[in-house]
Amino acid sequence: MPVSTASRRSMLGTALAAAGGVIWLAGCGVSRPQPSAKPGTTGGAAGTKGGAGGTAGGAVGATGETSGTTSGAAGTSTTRAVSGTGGAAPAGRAVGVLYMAILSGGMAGKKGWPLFVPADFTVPAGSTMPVEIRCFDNGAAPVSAAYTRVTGTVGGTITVLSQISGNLAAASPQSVSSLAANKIAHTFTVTALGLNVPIPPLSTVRFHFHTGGAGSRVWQCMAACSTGANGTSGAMAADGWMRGTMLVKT
Ligand SMILES: [Cu+2]
Repeated sequence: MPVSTASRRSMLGTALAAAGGVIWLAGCGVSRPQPSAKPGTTGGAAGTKGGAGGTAGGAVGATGETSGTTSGAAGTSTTRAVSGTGGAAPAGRAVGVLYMAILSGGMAGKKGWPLFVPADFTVPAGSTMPVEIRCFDNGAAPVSAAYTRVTGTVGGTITVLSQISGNLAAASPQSVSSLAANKIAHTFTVTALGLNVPIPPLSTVRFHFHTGGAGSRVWQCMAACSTGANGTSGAMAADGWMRGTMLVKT
């Protein structure tokens, strides 16, 4: 069951307020490559489905600083050109950072239905994309062995931080290439790219991946994290919740 962009934002705001007024937000906007962009500059285009306006700022930069706050439905896009989000900064053009959050079903207002925000987003083709995902969901979910491993990221690893708020710079980052099967809440998996990122509960993960050529690619969570006898119904079977569309644009 799709949830409107506006109500997602409001849910996220509510969830974050409940989490202690954390300053943060997932921007679904990803800036186009900007050859002259410098770290700290704001970049561009945002807005996925639902259209009007971009998403809120409040991004956490590579240096761990936080800024901005979530804003309402008419939020402005703040996408920074940042390098070195996780692991070694890859060479090449500077691009924005793809920020995502994972809310528990309780936070999303639908019991048993955890939620990725944003679920549908756009990234630039032919780019090495930095990604940061904060998992506010506190429970592990069953995952088959294949999806406990990190695949398709730059270096074959992800950086895991044990914090989801506050001073992330204080959380000692760990570079990992797999996680224990009982320590995974969700995965961010793009089968077409061979990309699989297991995500622990209550953690932040950072990584880079190559976006490849233009096209539309489905991402999906492969952890049985929702409702039904095997946890694969509900949010797992609904577009805009535990699966969505990554549009890769030139
Ligand atoms: Cu999931």
